[in-house]
Amino acid sequence: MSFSDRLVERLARADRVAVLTGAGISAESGVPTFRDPGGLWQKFKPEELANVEAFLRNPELVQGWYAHRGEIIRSVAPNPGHYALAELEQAKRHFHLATQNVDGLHLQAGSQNVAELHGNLRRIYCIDCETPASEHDLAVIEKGETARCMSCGGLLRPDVVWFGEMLPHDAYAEAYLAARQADVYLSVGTSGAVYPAAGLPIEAKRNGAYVAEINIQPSEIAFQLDETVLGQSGEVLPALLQAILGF
Ligand code: BJW
Ligand code: ZN
Repeated sequence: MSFSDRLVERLARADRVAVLTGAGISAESGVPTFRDPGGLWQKFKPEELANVEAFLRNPELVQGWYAHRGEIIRSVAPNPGHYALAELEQAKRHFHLATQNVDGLHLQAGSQNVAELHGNLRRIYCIDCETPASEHDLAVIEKGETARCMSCGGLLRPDVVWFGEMLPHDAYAEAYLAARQADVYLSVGTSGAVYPAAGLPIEAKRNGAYVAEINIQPSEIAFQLDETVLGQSGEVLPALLQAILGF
């Protein structure tokens, strides 16, 4: 792992720091990613699961998939990458963290100014009357059964953003503003394949930020950024934090 002196200097001096994270930051906690070998999309194609048509066609399959992921998420904990970002927030006057992850691990690690761009898997609601339900309602269903609303019998879904759906307005608006205003922008553990989130580091760069990504391999947007730091985020982020604290 190596990062440039320029990144350390820009980050140490930065007044405004903004960050985008993706599935890669939670990989070291034991949460599978989507597009890596062995990731979630290897067994299930996104078009089969992460859109509303697929859900209406086969609710049991999609509910089962989220119940399974809910179980994983309940059994894991934040890793040093999540904690380093929470510490970085404390060290900066203006800090914003936009995450595409639905696992809630940033909040669990103590990050405060967090926008969950793709929702949160632990919130469940009825697609007809919008009454919130509990995670338990998905977790207890037997294989092949459908989880339904206690009030109206409608289908229960997780409060996440599927393909073709709008991102939560306020979360995206604040992430976009933070990207435009950032002095330094970090894109961590994301393939840069899904928009509009993947456009945020590019927007930051267009507005003069120094933009670095941290990933075990260059992402799809790497060529548009200033620097790719190759390595696991659970190792790179704590090292970067140490470097700027000692600057
Ligand atoms: C490590 C590591 C370690 C591993 N350390 N790194 C512009 C152009 C083209 C298409 C579009 C466009 N704008 C919109 C679209 C359409 C679409 C889209 O982007 N399609 C693309 C496939 C091209 N976008 C949408 O539909 C979005 N909505 C929207 O645009 O609304 C407006 C609209 C509405 C109606 C009509 C038209 C427009 C919504 C996107 C929602 C995405 N939802 C999902 C599922 C969420 C719920 C769930 O979790 O189940 O979000 S899909 C999935 O991908 C999930 C993720 O958040 C997202 C991104 O994945 P991520 O996080 O990057 O994970 P991976 O696995 O891809 O990558 C992991 C990375 O980590 C890798 O790079 C590894 O190398 C790395 N890594 N270990 C550091 N230890
Ligand atoms: Zn209902």
